[in-house]
Amino acid sequence: MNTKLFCDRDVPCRAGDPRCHLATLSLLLVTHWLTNCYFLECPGGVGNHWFNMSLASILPAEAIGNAIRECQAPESFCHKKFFQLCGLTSKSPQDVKVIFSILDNDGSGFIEEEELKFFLQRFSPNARILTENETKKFLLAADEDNDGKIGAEEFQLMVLS
Ligand SMILES: [Ca+2]
Ligand SMILES: [Ca+2]
Repeated sequence: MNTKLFCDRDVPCRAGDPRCHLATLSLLLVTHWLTNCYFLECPGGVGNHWFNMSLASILPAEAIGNAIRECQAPESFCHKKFFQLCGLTSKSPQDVKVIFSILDNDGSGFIEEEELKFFLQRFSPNARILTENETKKFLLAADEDNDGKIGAEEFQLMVLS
């Protein structure tokens, strides 16, 4: 098994390799820290600031707001509607990959049920958590191989199909 943490530029990334996402994220973090937290003031702390920035640079804030508002009431969350409203369905596979990496909070290479619960809060810190029922339905919709978690390819498939 290849235990290398970051990709070499002369070695092509394998599709769906979580280590490639890690490299993309590390690059984003460093770039963002340099431009926003080093040269400018960063009252929210590096992590917070970077986190908001990375999603906001991919999806328009207004669209995220609309998507969150539509599922404010518990049990009203519909992942298809949410993906459409926040603009995720029209994003490039590369952007969807970055979003997957953000949702995979612990960097395990999968979105686990516990991470899925906080799905909305990744888009907006004040959003509600998903109910147990919603989380289970969401997971079932994506989990093609029935391993109880969402892989990068399963996420792509769900978002872009
Ligand atoms: Ca994870
Ligand atoms: Ca799975």
